[in-house]
Amino acid sequence: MPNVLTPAEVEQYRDRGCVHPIRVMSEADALSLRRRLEAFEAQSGGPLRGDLRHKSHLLFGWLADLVRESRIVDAVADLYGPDLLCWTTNFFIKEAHTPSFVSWHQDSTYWGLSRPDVVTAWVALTPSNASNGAMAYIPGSHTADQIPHRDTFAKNNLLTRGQEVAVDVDEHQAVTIELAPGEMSLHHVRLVHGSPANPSSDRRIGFAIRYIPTSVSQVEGRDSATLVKGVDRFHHFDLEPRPSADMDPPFVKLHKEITERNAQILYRGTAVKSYNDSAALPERAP
Ligand SMILES: O=C(O)CCC(=O)C(=O)O
Repeated sequence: MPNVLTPAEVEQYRDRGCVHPIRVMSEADALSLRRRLEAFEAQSGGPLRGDLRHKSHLLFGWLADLVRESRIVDAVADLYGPDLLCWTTNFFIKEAHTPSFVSWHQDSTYWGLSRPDVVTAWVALTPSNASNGAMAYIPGSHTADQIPHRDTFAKNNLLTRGQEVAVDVDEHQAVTIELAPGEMSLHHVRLVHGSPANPSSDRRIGFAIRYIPTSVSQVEGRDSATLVKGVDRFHHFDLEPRPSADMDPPFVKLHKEITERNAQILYRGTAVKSYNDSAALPERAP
């Protein structure tokens, strides 16, 4: 029996590749997470950049808690069973009045994971809707196999390689995911999705948490993940420790090693070596 998702929501995920909105915390709690992010940004001199946007749950205790939040993890367990890893996390921040966008893509393209049993919990820390560059998707597109992509490295594209599906997308079918702060969507790794720019006067902040069952492995080299529920009987990934404090120096060092290794998988075959490389825009995500 599902714990968090209704049977209809489980069916919606299987049929459409996406389910939303699911409330995982109050608006006040989401605002307080936004404030924690912005307090760090104020103290560190500006918007979170480069590798700090990735695997950020290894740097901040409040994000380590978020990836283990039972409303999120139990919803994922309704889809993929009780033994779960958080493979990675990515901040998707679109500043006010900026052209940053995400092209139509499938997440699975460069992640190197052995099976498409991967789900993203996209948690809204601000409203995310048609007026500020919310994510949209093509229902049912997750049932397609891996679709060829072309790398554009387009300047304002938030994806690592500016990759986009190399087929026409019928945008009339697209569904926009409207979320209030504290709500999430769950989307399948093969779902064709993307998002336009944010012309509004406030930032749009989403925190994408990528979960896999422990049986999924990385086929492109050594990799690490965080055990968030159940037991890891497969040992495909190095298990990551939980940070005890924000920006704790040993964790900053570990995070650097892990994100550099991770970037080598995502950028394989290109000249880019890390999320901080000048060739990569600082705010890019997988
Ligand atoms: O935040 C966005 O607009 C896009 C997010 C995305 O592509 C993802 O989470 O896979």
